[in-house]
Amino acid sequence: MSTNLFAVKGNMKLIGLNRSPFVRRTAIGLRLMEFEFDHEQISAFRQAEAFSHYNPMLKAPVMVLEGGQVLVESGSILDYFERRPDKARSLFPAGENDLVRCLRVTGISLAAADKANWLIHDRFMREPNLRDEPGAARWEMQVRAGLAMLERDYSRSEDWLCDGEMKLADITVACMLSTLDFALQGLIDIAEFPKVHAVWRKAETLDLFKELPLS
Ligand SMILES: N[C@@H](CCC(=O)N[C@@H](CS)C(=O)NCC(=O)O)C(=O)O
Repeated sequence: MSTNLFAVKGNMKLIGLNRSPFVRRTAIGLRLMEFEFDHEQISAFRQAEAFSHYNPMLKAPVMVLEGGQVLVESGSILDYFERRPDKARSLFPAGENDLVRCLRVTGISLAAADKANWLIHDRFMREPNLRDEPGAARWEMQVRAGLAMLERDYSRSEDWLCDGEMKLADITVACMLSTLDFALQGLIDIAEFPKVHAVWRKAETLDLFKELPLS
């Protein structure tokens, strides 16, 4: 396995498919902060050999920085860029209460995306005789519970979660729902959660989202 890429300096590079809510929220967050980067849309499953040069754990997203250092985990990547003084804007609201709401909604969305992943894997990637029925019931319940929690959080907002401005929480919710809608093939009807549904639909009308589509 070559490790040359880690030593190469140059343009920043994001690795992973936008079909992943973790990759897409990273890409959209970075664009909102106005960072320039190349995006290699390669699959950690179908292109495992190519992917392993960036991350032998085969987990997306991966970010290669200008100096060749590599970051993994969407939260760590976005955390790093949020701390950079050259960002054009912040992904987080200013006030203490809004910050907590933003982090809470982001965390719930990430947990729902994680459980949706387990469900997608079990339902659509396993042979029927190998499926985990009790597991699938639990994961579906967990995703639905997460969406209900988000619905309550958004019930106090006009549209975006905080101060009428789209932040990381809204981006993460929308990316999670787009993947869920695409990959769960109607198993969960997002319209059952009207506030969350409205935020998702609104986000997907923005150029920022249209320029970084799911697939
Ligand atoms: N907590 C991680 C989750 C990343 C994640 O689950 N990525 C999926 C793509 S949706 C992946 O790479 N899966 C491959 C695997 O786990 O084998 C993050 O926020 O970056």
